[in-house]
Amino acid sequence: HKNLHLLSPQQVELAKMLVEKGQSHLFEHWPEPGVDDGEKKAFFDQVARLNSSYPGGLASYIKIARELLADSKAGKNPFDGFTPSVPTGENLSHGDENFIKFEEAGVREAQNAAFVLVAGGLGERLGYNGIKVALPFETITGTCFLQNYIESVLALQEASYRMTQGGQKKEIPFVIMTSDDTHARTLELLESHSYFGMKPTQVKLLKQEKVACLEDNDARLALDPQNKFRVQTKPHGHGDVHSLLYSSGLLYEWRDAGLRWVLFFQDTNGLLFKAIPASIGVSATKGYHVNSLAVPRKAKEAIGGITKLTHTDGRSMVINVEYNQLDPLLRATGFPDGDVNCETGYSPFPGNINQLILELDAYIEELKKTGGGIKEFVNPKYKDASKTSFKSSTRLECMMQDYPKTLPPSARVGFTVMDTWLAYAPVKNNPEDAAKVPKGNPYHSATSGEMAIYRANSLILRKAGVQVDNPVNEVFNGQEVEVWPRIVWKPTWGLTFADVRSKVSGNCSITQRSTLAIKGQNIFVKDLFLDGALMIDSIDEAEVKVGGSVQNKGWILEKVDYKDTSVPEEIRIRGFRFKKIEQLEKHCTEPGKFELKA
Ligand code: UGB
Repeated sequence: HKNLHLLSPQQVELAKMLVEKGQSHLFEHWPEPGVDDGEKKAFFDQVARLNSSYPGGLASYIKIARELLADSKAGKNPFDGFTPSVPTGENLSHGDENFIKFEEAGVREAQNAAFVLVAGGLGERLGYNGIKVALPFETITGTCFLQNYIESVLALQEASYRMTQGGQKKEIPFVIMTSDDTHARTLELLESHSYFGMKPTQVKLLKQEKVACLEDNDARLALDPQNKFRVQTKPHGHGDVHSLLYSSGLLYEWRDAGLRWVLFFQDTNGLLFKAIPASIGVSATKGYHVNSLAVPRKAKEAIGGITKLTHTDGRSMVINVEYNQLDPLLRATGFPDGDVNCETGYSPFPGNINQLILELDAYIEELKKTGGGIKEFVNPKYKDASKTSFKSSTRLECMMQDYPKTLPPSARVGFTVMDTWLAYAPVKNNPEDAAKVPKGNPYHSATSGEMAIYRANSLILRKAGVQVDNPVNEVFNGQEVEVWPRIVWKPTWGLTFADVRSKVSGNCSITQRSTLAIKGQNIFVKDLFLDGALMIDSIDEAEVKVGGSVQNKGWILEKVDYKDTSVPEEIRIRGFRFKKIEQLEKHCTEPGKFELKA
């Protein structure tokens, strides 16, 4: 009370609310007026931010926390009354007629989409010091994830416009959700690279706030151990993206501009855009309000399983069940073996890759009701079986894929399963943990993430008629991976399978030890024999024909150990680097037609 005069009227109301909600411990240690007054004001500035950034404010946060903590203490099953079953969705097979049809529909529709990248996580599992979107997704060209995402969106924008010539040229909005952990570095990455060719006005950054930590089952807010005039905070999870989009007003702006789709995706999946055109096509063709992208999942793999949950009261929903919950849920509902593979060698539940396509109108209608609030959960680490105290403070968390949980039964919720080699190769695990992944399960490391790009590009070229040599198996950082020829191309060159097919012809072959980088839109490969390294670069106004026999010493993959700190972190976490011995390089910087016949 003695300090109340320091506060604004709104802050006095906040203080009263906190006292009523059992939070007086937050001020018990406060000294007399005149001592640390600046810190006291800063404390309330922080509390006001925590209050305004949470839907329903801190009072609501504390109330929900008490309920969830009581449920957790009582060991209540969040799936009480629900029985899991395998849902049905769209299964796509890359390169067949159906796939090509969906890709075409997707590219046509892409100009009506907005893309949202959730990149507020630091990636504790990876343990990388920088932001994850700045990591190279392949090290032939060193292109980082963010650049690949932006260039892919721009390529989609151009391709979509070309397909619907005569229409108005639209800019596809690109949103990045950041957090205090990633915001400044994301902005700096964009600014220092001229937004990788996108107009700065086309990119919007939305920063998520952390939420208050909880120190006990009564949901008493925890003070920061470093500063007793601050509440300790932790990330709330990627589910924040929905409330942030809603409160930003962007959804209405997009609707007014005639957009129909919002796509959500994660920070480190270099294969992502190979799956995007076809999956937008599925959403548009099937009229899905929610379309989750999925891949076949190995039992116990650390990705959620897409599951149909049917309640005893008749309700049902198709939803992601997180990897740590699927096994206990199955065991509790008549599947005594839990999360195991079926006769296909995979779990019958498709793996969630957390790439969602939401239909904008239905999304807005839902958010009008919820404000973007997503069903939360709490995961306290208890000191002992009495569950009365925590090892360290906890907080409420939420996940973006839990959005369908509040949808009415009329909502059309579907999913699209794609081949893993085409759609999913995230970089989430550090080398040490990746090396311990059970044999047959994916490593999800920087090593496997980069090798997956080369495998996918090799397989796509094979399907387009190129003779690509088989891979060899090699071990990097303790992980055995397939090493295919190292092939990369720019999104404008091979956005869809139809694009790739239109750019390779004749008798082409590529040996296993080869490296190929195609860095231009109008590069046509015909009758090429490649055994070495070839890099071709061209401006959009140039048309380049490449063929003949290219043989040189090429680029060699050299092993590096992740513990070798003399090598930059983004390289050593892969366990290899390129030693550039010899290559054929061609840069076409002038408009016109060129022929490169080696
Ligand atoms: N992220 C944020 O933007 N803010 C946050 O507060 C937290 C994260 P992780 P996770 O694809 O293999 C997800 O940590 O949460 C961003 C799915 O829940 O990489 O362990 C962050 O920057 C799971 O079902 O993944 O697991 C990143 O871009 C499964 O699909 C993204 O959110 C799994 O991913 C994901 O964060 C998977």
